[in-house]
Amino acid sequence: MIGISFENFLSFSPMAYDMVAHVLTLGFAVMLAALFYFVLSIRTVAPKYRVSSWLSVVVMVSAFLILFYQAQSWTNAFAFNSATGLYERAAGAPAFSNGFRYLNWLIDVPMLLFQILFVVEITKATRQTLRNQFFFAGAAMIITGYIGQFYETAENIAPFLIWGGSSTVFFVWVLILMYRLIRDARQNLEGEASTLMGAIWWLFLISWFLYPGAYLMPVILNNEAGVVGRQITFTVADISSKVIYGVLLARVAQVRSEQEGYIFQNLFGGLGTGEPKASASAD
Ligand code: RET
Repeated sequence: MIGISFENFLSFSPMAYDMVAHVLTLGFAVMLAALFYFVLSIRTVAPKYRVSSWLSVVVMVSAFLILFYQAQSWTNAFAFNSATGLYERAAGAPAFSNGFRYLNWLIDVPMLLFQILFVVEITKATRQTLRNQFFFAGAAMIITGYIGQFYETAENIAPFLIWGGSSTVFFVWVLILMYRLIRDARQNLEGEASTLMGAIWWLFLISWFLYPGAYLMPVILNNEAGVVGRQITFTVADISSKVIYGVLLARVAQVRSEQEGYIFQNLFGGLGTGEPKASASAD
């Protein structure tokens, strides 16, 4: 069948059903918590770096909404059948779909890619070129993948693999752009800022690779474990690629702000850790 996610063709033990419900809830709860973090920590960085935190805020709001809906979609789609002891498709309820996620990525992927452009030292022209390429490659990667995921339960999965393959071409393009950007950026960064940028590259690489893994799940593991595995993979990937990545970028911005002698006032009106110390100006 075309257009129906493989989750809908299976029945779940209460344990599997709950694990999915819990991991989806964890996902949106983390986005809301992190939203506060990004808003409240914005003044810890110099104004020129703040766009990065604002972009994290946009990502958190959109992810929170979509993941909240995703969790509702799961609980609405299945109902407990006491005769079988399993959660089965609820009659008349809309099918569970992962498609909402892809539309969320259409917003979040460009934002996540743009974010880093504001904490590294690059010329305006380079920033514009990278922004355009990130936008085009990122959007093309998601749209092709979105079309492909409709075919995951089709009799003939060739379209699933062909659209997925096209998406991978754009993914590789994004990876190359990001690799070069981080490599060049590290030349201009010192100490902790450079180390953090190195960590951001590995976090980026690993967390972004989890998404194609989840896409392929119906082919790799077409059972209950595959469904649980897919939602856990998506959630780990979301927390890493949006929240941890945003926190690390904010940390780079804090370190750079400090290195540049930026002083911030904390929420209570006192001076925060950006207070000039005798050693701060020396490093
Ligand atoms: C798809 C389709 C199959 C092939 C590939 C894919 C890549 C998806 C990626 C998504 C990243 C999403 C992020 C979202 C954050 O909000 C579309 C699954 C390569 C890399 C970072």
